[in-house]
Amino acid sequence: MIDKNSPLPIYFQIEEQIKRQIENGEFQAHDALPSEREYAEKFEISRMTVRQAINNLVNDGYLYRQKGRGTFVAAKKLEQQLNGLTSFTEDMKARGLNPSSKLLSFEIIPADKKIASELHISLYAPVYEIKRIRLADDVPMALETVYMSANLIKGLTEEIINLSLYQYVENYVKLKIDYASQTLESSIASELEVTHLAIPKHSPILFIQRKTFLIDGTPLEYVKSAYRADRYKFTINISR
Ligand code: 16G
Repeated sequence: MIDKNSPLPIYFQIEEQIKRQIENGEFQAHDALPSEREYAEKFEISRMTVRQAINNLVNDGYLYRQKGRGTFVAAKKLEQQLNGLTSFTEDMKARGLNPSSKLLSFEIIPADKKIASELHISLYAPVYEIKRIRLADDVPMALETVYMSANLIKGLTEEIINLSLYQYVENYVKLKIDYASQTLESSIASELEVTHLAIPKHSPILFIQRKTFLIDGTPLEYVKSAYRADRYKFTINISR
């Protein structure tokens, strides 16, 4: 299993082997990994070499450590294509996962300068502020804050928000969602995010801002979301 004559470094061979065991299901999410000592004895190599392999896998998100308990297999990240303008509900359903939301707050507030400029509405015009946790198969994935003009989208209710905003806009209000501009940056989870996403303090998160437009160019929503960096991976196709 480990070829000491191979030009490939031993730590790399161990990494590849553990990755294969994760991929073929031999190791399941949250399984405990054998100890460094066990690996060292089994392969007759130094613990330092084993540690190097495990450190790399922890850094790459395949494994995670828990103080005093050991090293465990991480849950596989959800891979999200950045090429299409989809909703959370659509993304989860396409993966065969069950989408749900936990509403934290739902209010109509007067637009401040920033929101008014993002939504192209006048200062203090009424906007919905919707904070919800988005879950996949009951696991919290993201905390999302949506701002939408209450004059544009009338009749929003808690029931609608608990289902799908995009579905309501398209199928009931009959507005055509066209395109969005989005930014993605790394950040550290706030206390609110730590609590609601059930992640350790100071965890990294992927902070996304999306501004979505209707077919006539009217801004539909301005959204700020914090996605779990341990569960999400964004992919994009590029060409030239
Ligand atoms: C996604 C969008 C968000 C949109 C929501 C609608 C990102 C970063 N955000 O979460 O802008 O409001 O979908 O979801 O992708 P819904 O139709 O399931 O309510």
